[in-house]
Amino acid sequence: MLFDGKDRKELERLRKQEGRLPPGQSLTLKWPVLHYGSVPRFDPEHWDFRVYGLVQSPLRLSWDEFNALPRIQRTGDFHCVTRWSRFDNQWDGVAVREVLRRAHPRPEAAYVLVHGEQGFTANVPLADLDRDEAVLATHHDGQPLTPDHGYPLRLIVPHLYAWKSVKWLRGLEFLDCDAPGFWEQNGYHMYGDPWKEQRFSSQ
Ligand SMILES: Nc1nc2c(c(=O)[nH]1)N[C@H]1C(S)=C(S)[C@@H](COP(=O)(O)O)O[C@H]1N2
Ligand SMILES: [Mo]
Repeated sequence: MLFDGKDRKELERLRKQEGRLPPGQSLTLKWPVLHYGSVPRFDPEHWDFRVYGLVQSPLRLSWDEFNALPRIQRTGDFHCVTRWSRFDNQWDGVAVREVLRRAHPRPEAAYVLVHGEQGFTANVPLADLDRDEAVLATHHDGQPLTPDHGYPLRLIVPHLYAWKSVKWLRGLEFLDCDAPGFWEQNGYHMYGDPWKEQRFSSQ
């Protein structure tokens, strides 16, 4: 990677914030774009966000209804399994907990299959979504997400590898058992803790 002098200084400063870079990762100031398939077009007329499966109150929100929910801001680091990490990302959006409160997961709900556009999925334990830092994000560093980065909505689960942070988010499906999502079916780890380097399922 090439950096100009200013970037190099900034990188050195960040690297010194010891303990923030998980093993096997390197820091980037850029924000790489990574996904399978093409960037979907946003159609506000037909877009919805659905919360379903093992919940007492299933939700189906239009784009306007989603944007009427109370909003939060969180700052967090982002770790991709392909070994780059980006620090101090500011996410604006709706707390995942806001949605959990409204949907009332049933006692037997233990896992969530996160659904993106075009059939993309990722599996996350419910306990890992029921965290203060988990965001349904519409904005990054003060700007609406760009189409590449998941506009209009993406999940952010900063304590797991970033493949769990589904772009072009459309729904959360509550399940009683763990079912592999897209990358998990293709060899990635079922959980994906960057601090334990849980990259592949063979581990
Ligand atoms: N819908 C969807 N979301 C996705 C992916 C994908 O292929 N499809 N890839 C994941 C992976 S592997 C990473 S590292 C992050 C990258 O997010 P970024 O492109 O905004 O950096 O998105 C995640 N979310
Ligand atoms: Mo990734």
